[in-house]
Amino acid sequence: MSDATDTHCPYCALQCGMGLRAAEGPVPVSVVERPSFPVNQGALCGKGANAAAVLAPGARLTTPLVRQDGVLRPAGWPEALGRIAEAVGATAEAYGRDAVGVFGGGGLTNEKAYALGKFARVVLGTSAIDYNGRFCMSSAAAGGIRAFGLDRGLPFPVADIPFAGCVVLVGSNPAETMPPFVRYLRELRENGGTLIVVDPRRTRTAELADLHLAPRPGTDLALALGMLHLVVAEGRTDEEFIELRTTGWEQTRAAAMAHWPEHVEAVTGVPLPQLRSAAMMFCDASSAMVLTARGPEQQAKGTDTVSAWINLCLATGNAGRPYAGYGCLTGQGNGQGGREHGQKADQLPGYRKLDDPAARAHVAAVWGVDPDSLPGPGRSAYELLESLGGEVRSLLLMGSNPVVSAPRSAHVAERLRALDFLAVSDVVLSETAELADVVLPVTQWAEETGTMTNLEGRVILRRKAVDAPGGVRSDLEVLHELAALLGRPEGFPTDPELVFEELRRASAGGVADYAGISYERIAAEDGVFWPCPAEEHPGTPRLFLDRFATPDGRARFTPVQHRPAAEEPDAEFPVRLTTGRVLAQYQSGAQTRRVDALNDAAPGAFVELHPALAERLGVREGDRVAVVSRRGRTVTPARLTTAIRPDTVFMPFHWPGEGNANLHTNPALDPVSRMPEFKACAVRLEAVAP
Ligand SMILES: Nc1nc2c(c(=O)[nH]1)N[C@H]1C(S)=C(S)[C@@H](COP(=O)(O)OP(=O)(O)OC[C@H]3O[C@@H](n4cnc5c(=O)[nH]c(N)nc54)[C@H](O)[C@@H]3O)O[C@H]1N2
Ligand SMILES: Nc1nc2c(c(=O)[nH]1)N[C@H]1C(S)=C(S)[C@@H](COP(=O)(O)OP(=O)(O)OC[C@H]3O[C@@H](n4cnc5c(=O)[nH]c(N)nc54)[C@H](O)[C@@H]3O)O[C@H]1N2
Ligand code: SF4
Ligand SMILES: [Mo]
Repeated sequence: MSDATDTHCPYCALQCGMGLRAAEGPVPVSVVERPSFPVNQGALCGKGANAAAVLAPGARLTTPLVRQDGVLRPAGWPEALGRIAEAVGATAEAYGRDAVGVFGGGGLTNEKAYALGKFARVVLGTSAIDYNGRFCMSSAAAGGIRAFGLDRGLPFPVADIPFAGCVVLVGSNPAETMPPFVRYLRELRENGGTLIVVDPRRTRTAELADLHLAPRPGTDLALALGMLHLVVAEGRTDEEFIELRTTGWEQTRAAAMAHWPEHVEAVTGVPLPQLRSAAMMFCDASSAMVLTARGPEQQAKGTDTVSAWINLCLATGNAGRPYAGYGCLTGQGNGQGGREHGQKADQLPGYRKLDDPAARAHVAAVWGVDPDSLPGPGRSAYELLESLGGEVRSLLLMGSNPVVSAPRSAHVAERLRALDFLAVSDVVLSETAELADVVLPVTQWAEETGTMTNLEGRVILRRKAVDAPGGVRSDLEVLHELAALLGRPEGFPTDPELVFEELRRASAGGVADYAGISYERIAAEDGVFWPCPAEEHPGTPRLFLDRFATPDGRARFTPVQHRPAAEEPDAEFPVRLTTGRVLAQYQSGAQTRRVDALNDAAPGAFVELHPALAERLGVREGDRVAVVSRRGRTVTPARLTTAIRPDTVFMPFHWPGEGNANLHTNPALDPVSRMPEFKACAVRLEAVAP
């Protein structure tokens, strides 16, 4: 297929390989298979297969917009950029540099994420930068760093998964969120391995499992402690591994022994025999993996929950050896790389810490600035959104749609409206862009080149396949122009490869070391796994085989205790609401709601509930139902299914307006990761008269 450009999907962290071939008509390319790329071997889900639709000029933004007399009108680039530079300057002058905020996204390429972080620290001189990845995998990242000294979502390639003896998937529904990944689960079972799925709903993924545990939302921490308790009680720990490769076991053991299985059964609602089966399947296997996703992580105790699952792996010797270990299934297209190169509030490129003097000195030297000029760590994503109109008065937002996707979304929209000035760079007119003073139309995946780091830590090259419509510029050009207007004409190249060359140097010697990775190598090798400190270095598909990334090389146990959700059901709000995804829509839906084929498959919001609960409410399939929480009210059709616990309802979060699930979600934050509790809050349901 020589006439197709090899590239990757615009959406999730699997970053499936695909080809793009030039086409006639409003959609300038068509998607074709790229069977040679190893991760997906040609397979695509419907989102990937239909991704080209958003390239049509009718679906995307093609001209800058500026607000005049309350409405957005088309404008030229000089006016749009000039307004931003002026507003940013005025805010900094009146309120100080930290009053200018930046909000980034985990879908941005490594080059963009890097340039955005540099722009905030060097040009704006603000500490007020964070990004939507905080809402995604920050708890897993924090848990991984705490235990292993390093956070790379998967410490092994996905191709290792079929060779584990047992895999526990906790709060992960790849049958809908990463369909081509399901192949690895099927192969696991064909090889004789066992699959355990932990999810309050019997999802399409749970249907594939040998054992499905359906805990109440928000109780995974107790469940993992219960499994560890049983493992210890049955004498199934790996004492030699614990002795040689870990620290902190005694306190962790004591904490687990305080969580009696009978108590765990009462807290989680998982019957004790099932808990016992799960623990024994885990121990009986030759090797075992625990893979978490947003279910256990998007909780106000997400970091401790991740630690509890890691503790189970460590206690049974399932880490630091082939076909075993803990991993997180990262979500956004560049969820991994986006968390490594400096758009996070406390971070510098290479996964360095902003408060580490050596890291500041290294990066400042690459940037040609005084280390003392770099600001300190800022607030986390929700705290940043919460401060809008208060401490932060002007915001530049690139690659997120928080009006739909942030917790307590009505409040967040109110904070965005309270800003003195909002600039949004996006591909489409998202619900957040609709609130902006200036909207910048930027190039998207197929219209530009850049690197992404997939959920395995494999750095890949997403190639340009088609020219963007005139009037559209890239995010790198936007940052270059704004930097120049704000007095820094140098240091923000618009060629992504030049940005990547600088990123390599900035990351060199850091945890996420890209120094040995080049565009050329990526193309020749189907991607390169970090860390890769030198061009002769082969890259690192498997981490921790010899030592963990802690100072003493040992993995660290963390003793954790179960605690309830921040908002438990009560008499007024007796039902648990959890939220998540459906197959055909992506995130806030900004892109996928513009694709007919996907809208036909998933046309709107709904609330999923058990027939027993529906009967008590007098609700039938398709009836409109109000869901009411302390923060909001939604009205959507009811979808009845026995696949969900009767004490729990589920809403996907892809739609704005009266069906927006985030009108309800609770912004209670995890104390370590600052992750909001998207996965558990309390609601009541009311039948709505037709
Ligand atoms: N189709 C589609 N695919 C996507 C995305 C998308 O929006 N749409 N987004 C991408 C991104 S950014 C991400 S982060 C990933 C997310 O991928 P996943 O984590 O697989 O997606 P979710 O649907 O958020 O949550 C997974 C499961 O967690 C369950 N769950 C809810 N509460 C709990 C709980 O308390 N405990 C446990 N154990 N489980 C619980 C839900 O029932 C759900 O089935 O998907 C990526 N892929
Ligand atoms: N209730 C509930 N809420 C959730 C979750 C949940 O499970 N439940 N999950 C959370 C998670 S895991 C995530 S990741 C967030 C995601 O939520 P958002 O941050 O809102 O993610 P997207 O909808 O992907 O928004 C990305 C925006 O960037 C635009 N865009 C795409 N590519 C580019 C680019 O290259 N440059 C620029 N400038 N813009 C671009 C898109 O058009 C879109 O408008 O939602 C979180 N919200
Ligand atoms: S699984 Fe993810 S990367 Fe693959 S085609 Fe679907 S959305 Fe794209
Ligand atoms: Mo995510």
